[in-house]
Amino acid sequence: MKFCLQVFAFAALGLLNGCSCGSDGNSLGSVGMDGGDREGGADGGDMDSAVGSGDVDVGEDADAQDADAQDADAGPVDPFDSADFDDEPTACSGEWVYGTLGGQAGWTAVTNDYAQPDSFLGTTQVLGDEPARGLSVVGTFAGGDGLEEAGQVFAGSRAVWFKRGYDSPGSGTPQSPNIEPAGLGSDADSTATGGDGAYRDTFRYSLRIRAHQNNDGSRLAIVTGKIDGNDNASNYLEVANDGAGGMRVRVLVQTPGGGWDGTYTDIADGLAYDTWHEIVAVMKHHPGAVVDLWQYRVDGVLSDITDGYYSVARDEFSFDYESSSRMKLRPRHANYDGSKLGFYLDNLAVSSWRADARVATKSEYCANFEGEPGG
Ligand SMILES: [Ca+2]
Repeated sequence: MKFCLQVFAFAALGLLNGCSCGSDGNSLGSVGMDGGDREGGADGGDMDSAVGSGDVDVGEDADAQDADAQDADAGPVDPFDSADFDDEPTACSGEWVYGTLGGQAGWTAVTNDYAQPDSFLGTTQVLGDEPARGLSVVGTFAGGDGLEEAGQVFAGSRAVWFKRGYDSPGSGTPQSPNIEPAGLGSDADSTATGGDGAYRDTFRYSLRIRAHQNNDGSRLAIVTGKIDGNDNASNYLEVANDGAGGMRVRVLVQTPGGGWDGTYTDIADGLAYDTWHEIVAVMKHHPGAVVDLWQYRVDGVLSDITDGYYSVARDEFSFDYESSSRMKLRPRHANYDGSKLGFYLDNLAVSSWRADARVATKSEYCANFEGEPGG
């Protein structure tokens, strides 16, 4: 607790690595995140105030022709390529039980999984419908084995139903297994964690999502996390099922010079709650920069390019930049609220690469939850 008090100002804002003070996750929602003016638009990702000027070691990639391009620290960031959005990993892995996603198949454990009224034992096969569960691998009963909780599925016979859970900027929310990181210092981060030591400038994640019921106020942030799993890394994207006209997908854009202040910008709205939607997020990192650029595609429609909220905020408060290595799912509506029935998720995919050595540096992971239950 002493430690937490010392860093309270930052912990409350959601960027403190590993702080475990409090039980409410010290949501960044308390500062700058709610009530933002959604009329403000994306500004195209002006990096002038935040881009560093130093060269970046491009890592140990053997492709010598890449070095010159990466040394051009005054040049433009590699442009977003529509092909990046279509490049979804398909070699999915994992064996799943009909229990919480947290703790399964390399996913991080979920804090409060055993403390909430709607909790159930992680990594333990569960029997049949238990509608109060907060986070479940669910199925269509197609297998006829009677084990699964019934839920909506995008592809195959299983998906994930995420209703409620710990709203934490740090650890305690489900995060996918790490892949090779992308962004500033990703070469060093990779080396430090036993990876290949290559620098990567592109990070991509995607999923299919729909809601359980119309306009119940459920909100889910789907962002990047860092290797040690204790903080947000770069961006802020949220699906909000909070409008009579349908769901919306929005991003938070930091106000330049505004500290933690930011503006929510809808990048899609009017999305039917009972239809599957595709969200694809792509990050581009310029060598030496401390701010990442992001572009999103929702149901085939590209957004404007925006700065990664957390990458800007880190710079504003002189926190270190953090590379991105995983997908982090973070409920944003009230915990313990049984009226929020959340979202179904399927075909979760994460990948990273360096644009000028795409094949050699590609790292990827995906989960479609079709692995044999009970494995
Ligand atoms: Ca599936």
